[in-house]
Amino acid sequence: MKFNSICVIGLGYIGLPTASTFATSGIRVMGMDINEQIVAGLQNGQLHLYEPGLRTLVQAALRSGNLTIHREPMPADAFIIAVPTPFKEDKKADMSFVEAAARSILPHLQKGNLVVLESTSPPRTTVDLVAPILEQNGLKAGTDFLLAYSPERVLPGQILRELIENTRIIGGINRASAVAGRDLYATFVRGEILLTDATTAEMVKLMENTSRDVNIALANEFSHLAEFYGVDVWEAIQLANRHPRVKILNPGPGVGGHCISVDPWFLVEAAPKITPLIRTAREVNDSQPFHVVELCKQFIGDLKGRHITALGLAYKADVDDLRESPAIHVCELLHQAGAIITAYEPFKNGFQHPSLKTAGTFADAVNQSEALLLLTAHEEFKKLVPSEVAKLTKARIAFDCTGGWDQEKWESTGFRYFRLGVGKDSQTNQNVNN
Ligand code: SAJ
Repeated sequence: MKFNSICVIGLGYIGLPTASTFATSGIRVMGMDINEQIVAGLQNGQLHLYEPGLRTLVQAALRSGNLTIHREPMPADAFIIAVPTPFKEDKKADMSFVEAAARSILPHLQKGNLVVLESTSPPRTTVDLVAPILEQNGLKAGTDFLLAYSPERVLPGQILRELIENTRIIGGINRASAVAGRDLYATFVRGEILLTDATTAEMVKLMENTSRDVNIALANEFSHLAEFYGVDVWEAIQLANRHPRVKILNPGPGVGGHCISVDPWFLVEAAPKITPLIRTAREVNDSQPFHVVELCKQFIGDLKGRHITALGLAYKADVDDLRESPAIHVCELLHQAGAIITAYEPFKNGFQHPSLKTAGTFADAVNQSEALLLLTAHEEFKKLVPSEVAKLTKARIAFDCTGGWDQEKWESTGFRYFRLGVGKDSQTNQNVNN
């Protein structure tokens, strides 16, 4: 099946790179978003999000004339829905954006069109939610128009490369839909394109992220055990991973982002009685910020009135995304305990939050500080030179929650260095290794 035009609904972290990649591959793409600021910005070549290389790609797509930005969907050979699927207070999936996107396509849907849902969704969304909405105009899904589900699996920070190189799963509501989906993505996907049905594809996406969340929870629980037994969990994980079939992930201050911390709930909500492990892993990861604050009390003492610098608010290193960020949760808890938090987030200058002040530079963030808390292992923070830092602040406590700092370098500059997952006794064990 040949596609001369595509309408991409949702121009966020996935929709915008996807629209731009199709456009620079020679297809006419109408990108659509309901957010007026996003539309106005993009029409002037301004981006609302940071992803390495994305600005150049979007501007090339706009300059080529293949990518145009709209407030409403337009008729096209194919429609791609890439809108958010957050979860609500009760951890149930909020599918309102997907529903609204499907309804917005209705007036433009024609015989022979292909519709692809990309948003991460609970299993059966494509067949039970999207298909009935699209059939309201009398066309039959799978025969009059084709309908597929194809999840993205790109890693924020590597999106442009992975969009092209990753294996792609296409789940059709029938074989013709899956084949048409393969024809569409073969436009730019260089990875293998694997076909299945829509519900299996929805399940695969959730399994990928849920498996990661469970493994991160295991690493976090190992960090608690290491503190309990007086062991350095980072050393232990490194040694355990030398086993040919062991791959233990890293502990951290918690799990953030709009994917790993959200997607597992989509599986739990539908079948809570048969998902105790998935739920427990979510609870372990969501409790990690509380654990970090308990360690702060151990290392810093009574937190009331203490000036603490939080280095990093993004949910992970070298991204500008603060959604579901554990770093922010740690700051909220420290603030509740009476600490005075100054945060420095180089990827999101000017960020405002009631629990913290934000500084525009590292120097401003540390000059009143009594303790430095590394919450996001941005490259900029990993490269800090302790002897230089010591000149900027009277703080002589460095608490590393990410494994991003070198203990010896900080201690030799007069800092008391602490790391998440390193039990007290392991400080003495260090001499064994040197
Ligand atoms: N984290 C840890 N320890 C680890 C790895 C991650 O604490 O060993 C934390 C990170 O700090 C972060 C969170 O988990 O707060 C998630 O980070 P991530 O890098 O694991 O995942 P995302 O959300 O950036 O991207 C994931 C990826 N999924 C998998 O790796 C299975 C990506 O491929 C998906 O496309 C993306 O979710 C998505 O959009 O679904």
